[in-house]
Amino acid sequence: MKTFENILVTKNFQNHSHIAMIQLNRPKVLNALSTDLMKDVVEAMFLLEDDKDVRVIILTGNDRAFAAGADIGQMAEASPIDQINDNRFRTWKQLSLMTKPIIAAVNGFALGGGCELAMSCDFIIAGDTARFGQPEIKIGTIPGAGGTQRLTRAIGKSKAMLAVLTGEMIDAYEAEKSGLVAKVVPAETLMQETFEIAKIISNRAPVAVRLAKEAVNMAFESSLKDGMEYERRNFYLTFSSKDQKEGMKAFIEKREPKYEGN
Ligand code: CO8
Repeated sequence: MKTFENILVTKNFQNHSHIAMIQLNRPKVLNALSTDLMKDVVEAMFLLEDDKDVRVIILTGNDRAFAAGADIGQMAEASPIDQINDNRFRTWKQLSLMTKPIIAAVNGFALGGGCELAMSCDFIIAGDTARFGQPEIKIGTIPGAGGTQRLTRAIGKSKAMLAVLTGEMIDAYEAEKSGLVAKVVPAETLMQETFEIAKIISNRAPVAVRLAKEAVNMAFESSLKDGMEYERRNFYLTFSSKDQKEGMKAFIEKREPKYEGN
């Protein structure tokens, strides 16, 4: 695997051939999301997307921060046209093209763009030290990579308004209670617990995992009627996979299924 300046990429995470990890790696600035870091993340994601062995990707930071936001130093003097020409939004948007499950494993700060990046993943597992927030209002701006949209869908209008208008942080337990994160675990076991969850998903039929991810995402992008229709079609589609035949046969034969991803 290629090496990157701003991230560390581990294939075969914990010697598991189906699990890969991307670690944001600008610790001195709490993993502030520079343009180059985000380009690295997206490039690595696509390399892993194209790698047939990889079935689940974990995105993480370090004990102190998942990421404390977009790089303020890089943005402070920018004009709107600088921002447009920087094409950062195009980079971020590409994350939504990923078909493999991406789990955000968050310890410490996930603020601004960091919170938005975590929310761009399929779900978040948080260490008990994690703190989420959209503090842009404190520095005279507003969220720009989905914070007002994804946070509102995740925790509802009232709590999202409170967070976005005050810029105050939400701790891990509050984030779990309000549905922003899927699970809170002790900070020191975050990677192990996330790995265990990734392992479960990597043992599921890859085609079904992909179609299920697509269908859940449709809940955010369509009406209930259209989403139900989309889900039904993906459900039918799983019946054209060998893995569906294998999964149901294995159940009937009372043995573990062996999925090949086709
Ligand atoms: N950008 C650049 N540097 C940062 C950032 C950041 N977002 N956050 C922290 N740092 C740097 C600090 O400047 C400091 O550097 P140095 O040691 O050289 O002084 C180092 O990281 C450590 O930070 P602190 O000393 O401040 O650490 P504390 O523990 O005292 O505080 C906080 C931690 C509370 C996280 C504090 O650093 C903080 O408030 N950071 C800024 C948080 C923030 O405002 N984030 C939102 C940024 S704006 C944004 O994300 C918009 C997203 C739009 C996306 C658009 C994409 C296209």
